[in-house]
Amino acid sequence: METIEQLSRLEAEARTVLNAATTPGALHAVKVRFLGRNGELTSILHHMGALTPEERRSIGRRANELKGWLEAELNRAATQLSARQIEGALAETVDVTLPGRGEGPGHAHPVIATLERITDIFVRMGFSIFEGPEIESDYYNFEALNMPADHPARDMHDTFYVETPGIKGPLLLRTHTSPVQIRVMESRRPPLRMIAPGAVYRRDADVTHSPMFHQVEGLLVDEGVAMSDLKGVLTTFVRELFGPEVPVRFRPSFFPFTEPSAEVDIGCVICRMARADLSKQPCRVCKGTGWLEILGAGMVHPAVFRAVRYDPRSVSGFAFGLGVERVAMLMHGIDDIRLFYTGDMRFLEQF
Ligand code: FA5
Repeated sequence: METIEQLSRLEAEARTVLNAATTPGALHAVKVRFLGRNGELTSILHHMGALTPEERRSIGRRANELKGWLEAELNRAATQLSARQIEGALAETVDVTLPGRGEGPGHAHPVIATLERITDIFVRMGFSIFEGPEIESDYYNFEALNMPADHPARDMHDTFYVETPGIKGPLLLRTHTSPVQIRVMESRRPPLRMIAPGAVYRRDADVTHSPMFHQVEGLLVDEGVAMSDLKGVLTTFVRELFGPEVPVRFRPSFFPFTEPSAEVDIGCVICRMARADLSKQPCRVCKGTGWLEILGAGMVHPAVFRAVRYDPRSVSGFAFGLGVERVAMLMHGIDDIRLFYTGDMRFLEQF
């Protein structure tokens, strides 16, 4: 009988493809080919109605046996396959004797390393280290420093204001480290020789200005302190850090909390490193001036002494505030302050 032969051929065919199926996808294809809605065995079973009752009995039995066998084979093959996959995964070995892919030793961020070098120099000159909060009150950041509300000098110190329910007066992200002067003077009597390193925040962003940067504040108060002491200490500091040959200049300036005030510039290291390349266009760091401002300084204003109940007739002092990123840029010849804060390992690994 033709259909019986057809069923035998189908069985042989199924056996061959089953043996060759080594993936779950291939097994599924075998199932679809023979037992799917239009599968080869399914369509034989669908045509049983056209056979004589006798044929139906023998062919029907054979076809159903074949269907049962095929289903059992497919199940067996699927179980075997997943067992083999599990065994394979278990047999995977990890060679624990291989050397690790180490990250290598890390190092301090260049800004922090510079900050430490700066503080070391002042500590050697007898200054003690103090810290203050980064979220500061309007009083310490401005008011006590002779910068009352609406003082024009506040324009250069725009910052984030922090709303704190239950606290009177605005809190803000400090714009400089000078408020630490007030906090220290409030709790101590002169003589005083302190520095205060830390992060500060301003609405600033270009190649030499970052919205978050670091300053080191300095304050020395005693009897008979003069501007010449300020010049002596800061010149010694610059020479210690950059070497004796780097030019330093004191330029008259204004800060509400010092009188007289000065800004200290040092010769632009970027220009000197690359003078030839910059012959056609001005240096973008010093804007062609040849100088870069690193700090503001001056003699402590009597109004500040009065705010902390020191008598300006019996003591005098000087203060300064230094930009750490600027110093780091000059030390390493970096022409864009933003490089410090992009987290690019190609940059950071060079230190
Ligand atoms: C001040 O912040 C004063 N508190 C400094 C001071 C202290 C003067 C004590 C007198 C007595 P100034 O705004 O100039 O001053 O900033 C000081 C230094 O911080 C600058 O010389 C510069 O080196 C650095 N600086 C200022 N703004 C930025 C900024 N956005 N990004 C990086 N560095 C900055």
